[in-house]
Amino acid sequence: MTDSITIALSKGRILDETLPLLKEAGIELVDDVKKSRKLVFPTTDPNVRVLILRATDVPTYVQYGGADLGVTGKDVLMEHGGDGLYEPLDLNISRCRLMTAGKKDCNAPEGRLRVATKFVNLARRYYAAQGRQADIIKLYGAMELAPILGLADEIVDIVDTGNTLKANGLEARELIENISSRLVVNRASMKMKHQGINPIIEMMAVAVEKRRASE
Ligand code: PRT
Ligand code: MG
Repeated sequence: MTDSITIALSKGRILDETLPLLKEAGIELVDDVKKSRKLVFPTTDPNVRVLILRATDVPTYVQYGGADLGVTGKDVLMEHGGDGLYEPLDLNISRCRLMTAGKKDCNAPEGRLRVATKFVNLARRYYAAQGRQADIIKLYGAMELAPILGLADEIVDIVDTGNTLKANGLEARELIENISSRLVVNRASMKMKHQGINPIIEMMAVAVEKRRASE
């Protein structure tokens, strides 16, 4: 019997770069995800279906076995903690940097820092590892406003071109991690469904390598 496999994909910017990689692994969505309001999609492989989720929910679905495989950003995985997940493949897509940032031409104050971010777990670990005392303030968006309005001394956020920071009078301070999207696998699925899962990982790895070579 062939295993049936569920893959959780992140909607938004990661999706556009994931679909071509999946296609090269022989998995194509039958419907146009952009035009559909469905959350579960059949694919050209009758044994594979795809879920379209918020990026932050992907590790949770895969951890609890709601999906066997998932694709999401390393930032999201670091914040989640990675419990119950294997991370067999760096897809090398949606690359960016996770950084601290603060007001331009303004050093971080000595002593206790106030840090606004949506990555609260990750930020707590980062500042602890640096031996810095930090009060972490959870925000869900528009982190860039926090230093300007005096809510925080620093933010921890994703930076790509740096334009968003610049437009808001901020500058990047420290690099926490280089980020790209990763393929994650439920630990139990990896054992029970390896016959279905391994070929997908291998074909996606080939697709990633091909791109890297042509970069
Ligand atoms: O938007 P929503 O709240 O639904 O979820 P989300 O923001 O998690 O999803 P999405 O699609 O915006 O991003 C998902 C993932 O894309 C992130 O988890 C990262 O792994 C990756 N990624 C890559 C980025 C960026 N590049 C990026 N530039 N995520 C966000 N940004 C944002 C950043 O937050 C900041 O506001 O773009 C802005 C910075 O860009 P620059 O070019 O101005 O520096
Ligand atoms: Mg977003």
